[in-house]
Amino acid sequence: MIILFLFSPVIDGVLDPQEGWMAGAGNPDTTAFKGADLDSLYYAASGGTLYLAIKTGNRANWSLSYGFALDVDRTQNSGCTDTVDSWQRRIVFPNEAPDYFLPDYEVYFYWNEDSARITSAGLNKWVGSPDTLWIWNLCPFNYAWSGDTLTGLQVLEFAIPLDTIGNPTKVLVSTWIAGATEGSSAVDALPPAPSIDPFDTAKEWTDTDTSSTYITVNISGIPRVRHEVPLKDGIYNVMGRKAAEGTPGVYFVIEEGKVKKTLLIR
Ligand SMILES: [Ca+2]
Ligand SMILES: [Ca+2]
Ligand SMILES: [Ca+2]
Ligand SMILES: [Ca+2]
Repeated sequence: MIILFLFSPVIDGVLDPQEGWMAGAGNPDTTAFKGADLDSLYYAASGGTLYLAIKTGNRANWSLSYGFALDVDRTQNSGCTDTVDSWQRRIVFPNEAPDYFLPDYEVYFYWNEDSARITSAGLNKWVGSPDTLWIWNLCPFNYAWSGDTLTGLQVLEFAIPLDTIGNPTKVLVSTWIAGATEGSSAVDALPPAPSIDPFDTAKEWTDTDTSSTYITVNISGIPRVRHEVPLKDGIYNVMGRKAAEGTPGVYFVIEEGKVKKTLLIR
């Protein structure tokens, strides 16, 4: 028999691993910034869409900006080489071998503590010409969040159509939390970055940080939304391969030619 597996994240502000998210980076330790604490970064790519999500460890409701850098070409001098980023935060990127991690796009969200919601979201494209450094709010995109007046932003999920960022074969991604206003900088990052000390409350809001660490999302190497796999009775993972016992993931139990149930083994 042929089974079609259909998986892509649901952008609803609820992080459910069964939606097909892959874990990218994490720092579950609590930091000195109780309202600006990242926990984990997730990604997926399917159906021509890049999906990204963060879970925070916030224990307070603070107005903050949540930034994401997307580098689609990993090329020297290609991307943000300014001394501030698209939202004028003091965040710079390493234009150095071997990485040349310079974002060609940034995605930013503003969490407003008064309304306890995301009040601004934008996909910004680096242009880099003398009169136009960035195009802000390139196009609308789908996002959703959860959070409240006690603990601030808890989960943020969003989806970027890959054709809006040039249909790359891989995307390098970093994320951080910065202050509410221009001129602030990051106080936490994923993956953790050496220049950001999430315990230094004296200087981290206003120093200049280098976002030097990133995850690599291989667009072609990620399970696509559609797999046609012939199956016999057994337990299979989302790629349609027989599951190794004890390996975490989403599994299907096939009995008598029918999908009996799905399991998440952690
Ligand atoms: Ca979701
Ligand atoms: Ca943390
Ligand atoms: Ca770049
Ligand atoms: Ca900082």
